[in-house]
Amino acid sequence: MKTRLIYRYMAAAFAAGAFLLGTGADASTPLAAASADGKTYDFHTYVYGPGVENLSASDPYARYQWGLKNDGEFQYVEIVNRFEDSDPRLARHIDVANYFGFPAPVEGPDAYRQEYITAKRGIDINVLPAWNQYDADEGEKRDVIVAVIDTGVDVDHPDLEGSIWVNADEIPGDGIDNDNNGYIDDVNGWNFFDDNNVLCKGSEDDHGTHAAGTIAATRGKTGIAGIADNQHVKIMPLKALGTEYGLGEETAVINAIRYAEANGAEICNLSFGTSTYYPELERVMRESKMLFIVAAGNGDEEGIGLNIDVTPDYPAGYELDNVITVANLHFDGSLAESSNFGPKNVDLAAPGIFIVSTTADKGYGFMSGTSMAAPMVTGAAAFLYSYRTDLDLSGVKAALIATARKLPDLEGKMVSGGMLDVYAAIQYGR
Ligand SMILES: [Ca+2]
Ligand SMILES: [Ca+2]
Ligand SMILES: [Ca+2]
Repeated sequence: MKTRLIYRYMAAAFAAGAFLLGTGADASTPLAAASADGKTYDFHTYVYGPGVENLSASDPYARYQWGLKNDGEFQYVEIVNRFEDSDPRLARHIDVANYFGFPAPVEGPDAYRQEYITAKRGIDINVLPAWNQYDADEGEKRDVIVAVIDTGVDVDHPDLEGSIWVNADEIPGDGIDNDNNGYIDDVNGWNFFDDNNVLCKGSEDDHGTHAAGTIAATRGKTGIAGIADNQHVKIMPLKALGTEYGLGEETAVINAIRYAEANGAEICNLSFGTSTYYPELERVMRESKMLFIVAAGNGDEEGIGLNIDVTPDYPAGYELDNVITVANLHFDGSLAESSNFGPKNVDLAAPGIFIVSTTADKGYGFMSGTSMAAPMVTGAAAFLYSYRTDLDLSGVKAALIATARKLPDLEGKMVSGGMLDVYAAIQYGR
C-alpha cells in the first residue's frame, strides 16, 4: 500500500478540513502497453499523483501558482503509516483517514507520523519583475510558435483564448487541405495519435492542456496566468500521446516534430519519454532547428529519481545541443524525490510539484511531475525569445542555463546546479 499525499494551503482562510486532497499517489504509470491495432506505445507522459482536482471556476487560481510567486504559504504533508507492513487492518484504517486529511482515531499512539515539506518564500521562477520590465518596454516583440507535442490540448478553454496557433492558410471544415501541407483541416494543429484534427477528446488530454496553460494561458483575465504573453506566443497543439495513461509511439512523435517545424514552430515542449533508445527520433531531433525543452522523467517504479547519465531516459538523455532537459523542483527548493537528474544530461530545475493549470473540458487542476516542470522552462524560453529579439535559440538556451539561480540541493545534479529564473534570464548578456 502506498501512503497518501495531502497538499494544503496554509493561509488562514482555509480552515482545517479544507485541504486540497489527492485521489491517491500511485506513481506507477505503465511503461508500455500494446494496443489493439498492434502499435507498441513506448512513450509515456511524466506525471504522477494526486491526479487532477477540478476547482471552482470562480476562484482566483493564480494564488495557487507557487511556481510563479512563492510566498511560503504551501505545505505538503505526507502521512506515513508505520504499521503498513505489520498490521494490514490498521493500515487500511489509516489509509481511509489519510484520504480525508485527518488522523484516524486508531487504537494506540503513534500509528502514523507526518512528514512536512514547507514552502520557502522566493523559491519561484521570479517572473513578476520580468513581466513588469516586459510590459513597460515598448520595443518590438517577436512572434513565437511553441509546439506542444503531448496528449491533446483543449483549444476551446477560455484561459487559452488567443493562445492557440491558427493555421491561417487552412479553411476549417471544408474537407480540403487548403495549404497543401498534407493535413486536411488542420486549423490549430494535428492529432497524430488518432490521425485526425480532433485536438481534445476529454480527460485523456488533461496533460497537454496543462502544459499549454503553464506556457501561455491568458494573463490578467481569468483562471491562471501563463508565463509567456499570448499576444506574441502561440501554442501549436500536436497530440502524439493518448489513452488515460498518456502513451504513444515513435512514429507519431516524429511526424509531430516534422509537422511542427514545417509549420513554423521554433520551440517545442516534450513532457514525455521512454527508456528505449530510438536512433531515428534522435536523428530527427538533432536535425531540427527547433529548441526542445524535455522533461527529465519521474524516476523508477518506486518514484525515486534516477541519474539519467547512468540510467538513460529518452529524449532527455539524447546529447543534443538543441535540447534543454528539466528536473522537478519542490517548493522548498529541493529536488523532488521522484525527479530524475544528471550532471551531464539534465540542465536545470523548475517548479513541478502541485502545479495548477488548465485541464480539458475547460477545467483546472493540480498535477505534479517533470512533465509540469518542463513547460515552465518552455514558457520562459518563449517569453525570452519573444522579448530578446537579439538572441537566437541557442542564445535562449545559454541564457536560461547561465542565469539559473543556484540552489544547494541541485548542485552536482545538473549542468546549471540551479532553478529557472526568468528575470535573470532576460538580463542575460546586458
Ligand atoms: Ca492543411
Ligand atoms: Ca480545409
Ligand atoms: Ca488567465
